Amino acid sequence: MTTTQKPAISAADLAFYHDQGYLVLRQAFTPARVKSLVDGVKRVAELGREGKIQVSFLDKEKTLPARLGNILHPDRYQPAFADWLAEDLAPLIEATIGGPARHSLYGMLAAGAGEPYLQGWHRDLGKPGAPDEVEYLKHHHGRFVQFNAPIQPDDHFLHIVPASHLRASTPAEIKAQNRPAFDRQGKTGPLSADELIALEKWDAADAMPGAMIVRMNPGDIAFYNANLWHRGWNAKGLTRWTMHSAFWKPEYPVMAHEHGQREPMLTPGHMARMPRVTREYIQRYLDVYPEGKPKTLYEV
Ligand SMILES: O=C(O)CCC(=O)C(=O)O
Repeated sequence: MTTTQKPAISAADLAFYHDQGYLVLRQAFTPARVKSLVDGVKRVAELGREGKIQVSFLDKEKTLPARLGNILHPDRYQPAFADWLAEDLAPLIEATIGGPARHSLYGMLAAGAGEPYLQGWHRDLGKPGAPDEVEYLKHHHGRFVQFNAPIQPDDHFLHIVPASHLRASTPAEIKAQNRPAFDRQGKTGPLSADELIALEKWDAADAMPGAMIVRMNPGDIAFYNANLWHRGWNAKGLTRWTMHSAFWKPEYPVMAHEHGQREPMLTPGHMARMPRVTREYIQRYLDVYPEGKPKTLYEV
């Protein structure tokens, strides 16, 4: 991509996305864009280190933040985060869900300092094994999208099962999900060399059929249906900064898992400083904010 070209999703990309449940775009964002995001995250971490805002760290001395949520909220807001959504992401998001979208979650997955990150296999909104599983998956398909976009090199921490987003879970998939967690016998911190070997054996014993590692570098982005079987897996606790966000079609009311953002977004002057497109994404979230108890994902 040249510096002036905007990333785009072709008809063939879209067909692939609907068929396989994911789509990786290579070098969709310029190095300048990636640098602006890295600088934004560093600034948030610095503010946390200085005690000006609340940030959790994997290693405070090395300014390695833990997972960051809500980076469009006033305390963590950096213009680079909002500009990216307005200038590059919006047309891509809208292509995947077929029209305007609203904000849901906007943050960054993080790992490092050798701390293992071992998620179980899951479907975010799924009902594996339920009699109405397929009906439920079809009901949600196309209503929402999420993405992973690394801003540090050699990102290989998202594992997926392509094309698993619209069919019933198999017994092997349910078995891979339900196995007990790897037992570290009370140990914490980085896995030792012996533990890494034991973990690999443990994982291979009930391996997820058809699993694929999504390998990306800064500038790449993976859109995926969160009902695809997937997991985050970083046994060695390698440094990971992966932007990770979700969006819904605007008519879906704000649900329990994304609730609670009205007050911070309405902080005086906050939305006024956003680029127009980003402000519209937030406004659509506010427009469907429930006055009473929010519904859960299983009720919409
Ligand atoms: O770590 C990842 O890439 C996957 C994240 C994920 O599945 C989640 O947050 O639900």
